[in-house]
Amino acid sequence: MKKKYKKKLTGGKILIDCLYKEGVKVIFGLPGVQMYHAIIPILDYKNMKFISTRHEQATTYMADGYARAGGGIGVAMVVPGPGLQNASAGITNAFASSSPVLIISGQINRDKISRNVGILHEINDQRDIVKPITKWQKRIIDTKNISNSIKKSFLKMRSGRSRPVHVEIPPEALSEFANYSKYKSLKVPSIKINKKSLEKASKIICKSKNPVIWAGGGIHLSEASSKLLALAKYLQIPVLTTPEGKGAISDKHYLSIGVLKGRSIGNSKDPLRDFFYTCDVILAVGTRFATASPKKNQQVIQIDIDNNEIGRNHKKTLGIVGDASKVLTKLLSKIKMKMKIKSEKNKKIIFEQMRYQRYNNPKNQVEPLSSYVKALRLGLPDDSILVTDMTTIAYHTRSYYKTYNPRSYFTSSYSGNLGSAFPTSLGVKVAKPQQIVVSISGDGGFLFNSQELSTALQYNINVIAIVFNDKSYGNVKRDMRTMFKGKILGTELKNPDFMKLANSYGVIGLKAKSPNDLKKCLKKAISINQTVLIEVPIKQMPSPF
Ligand SMILES: Cc1ncc(C[n+]2csc(CCOP(=O)(O)OP(=O)(O)O)c2C)c(N)n1
Ligand SMILES: [Mg+2]
Repeated sequence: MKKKYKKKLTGGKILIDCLYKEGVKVIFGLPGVQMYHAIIPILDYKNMKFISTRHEQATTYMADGYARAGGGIGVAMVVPGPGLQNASAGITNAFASSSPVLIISGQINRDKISRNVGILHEINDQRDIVKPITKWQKRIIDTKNISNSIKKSFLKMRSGRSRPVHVEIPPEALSEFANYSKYKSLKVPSIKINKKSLEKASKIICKSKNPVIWAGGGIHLSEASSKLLALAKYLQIPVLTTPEGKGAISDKHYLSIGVLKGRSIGNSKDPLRDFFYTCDVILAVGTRFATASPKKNQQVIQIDIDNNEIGRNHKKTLGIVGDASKVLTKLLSKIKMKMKIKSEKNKKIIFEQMRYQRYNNPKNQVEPLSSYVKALRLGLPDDSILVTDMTTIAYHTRSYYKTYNPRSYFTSSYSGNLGSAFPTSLGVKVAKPQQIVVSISGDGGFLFNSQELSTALQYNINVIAIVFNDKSYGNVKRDMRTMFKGKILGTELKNPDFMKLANSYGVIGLKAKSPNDLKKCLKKAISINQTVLIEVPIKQMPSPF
């Protein structure tokens, strides 16, 4: 028998080698004593980068941004206890966004685990913190188990619905030696698509009079955009996207009719909602379908990789479990057997009119929100990437910022993390250094993570950070005023001077006093090609909903 190639390495070295073999090029981390043996071996890998942040929150936000932008699996490395706790906001974001992020945390010494002895960074049991926000958790006690556990982690992230995974390793397992054989990734099993459901779905779609597609973030995850467009074009079906799905179809295409206005319950007045209710069949693809609120009689066909999502929010649902790209391909070939291609003639006029009313008719614009959103679009190249925080103008972008490419518009999904946009944008830029990456935050949200301006500078991650400054938690203020007869509490903010803040980090600061100014500042920031902070002083904004 041929002898297997084996050598003895430290656990830390094995860990990093496994990550390298899985294709990891960058680790976002913050070092500490239990992690030294995992971090130093990174020096042996010339193609691997360790990006150190100024707070653990940013490690996971950056890893999430990196993954969602298409960089591959995002990896964050933190110390146990408070380090993992600090990282949890970003893990929540990644969980909500079905983002493949591997969180590697330390642990206390092996023999002290679960004993409540009170040693550095001990939380008994820290896995309880991440359990609700990870797909899978693994405690690796022995060096010899590192390789297999890492293989399994990657399999978990790559198969079915991608979501964060947590691995914890005590320091001895990182410093001790074990045999290490050649590393080989585990094969991701493919999901069998149910033929009967597929046949049924194709029949329903062919018979329908007025179908619509409801496309979610799963389209990006499955790289299914071209398949979606092919099906939409064949039958001239208009496409609505969720905020997470923006860019699934280009907003330049007449079949892209927009994103419904509304908070998470989707109850805002919107002509698109009226149109949505006229549709007899809704083809929902890669979406939780949580905000659609269809009428009882509307037939939903739901394509999702996660069986648990099917029909969760609507009774009359026919489900097809599988990868969106593969299901759409099969569905279209079934449809082609039943129906001829539909002409675009009549539909094109109708949808172009709808789009004109939505984006251009002054009667339908909310000012100054609309002008700011238009300025963003005019100031940025088509292939820019926009990362949005929980701020009023960002809410408006969900329905009114035209997006032209997949994976080029990001929210914090249902998690709604204030403060997420700026650090997420840094991870996005690391994955897509050739593209212009912009974050939009309010004054409240930006100061959650403004310290990461330092990280941007240190690693030449040249993003543009826009801060809309109304000197308050403006959304909350507006809500309170409306709901409690003008009363407010806890909403007024004393801010630093944002220009001085930028300068103190060595970042260029620009001030935009109007939408037109914002457009000019964006052009200038792009030409500078360094990290730029643009402050936009604003008054209390009207509701975007
Ligand atoms: C982690 C977290 N904490 C609190 C909130 C609640 N919240 C939503 S919007 C908002 C105000 C945001 O203020 P700012 O960033 O200045 O944007 P503005 O509302 O003024 O446009 C708050 C506090 C949240 N979404 N997430
Ligand atoms: Mg504000």
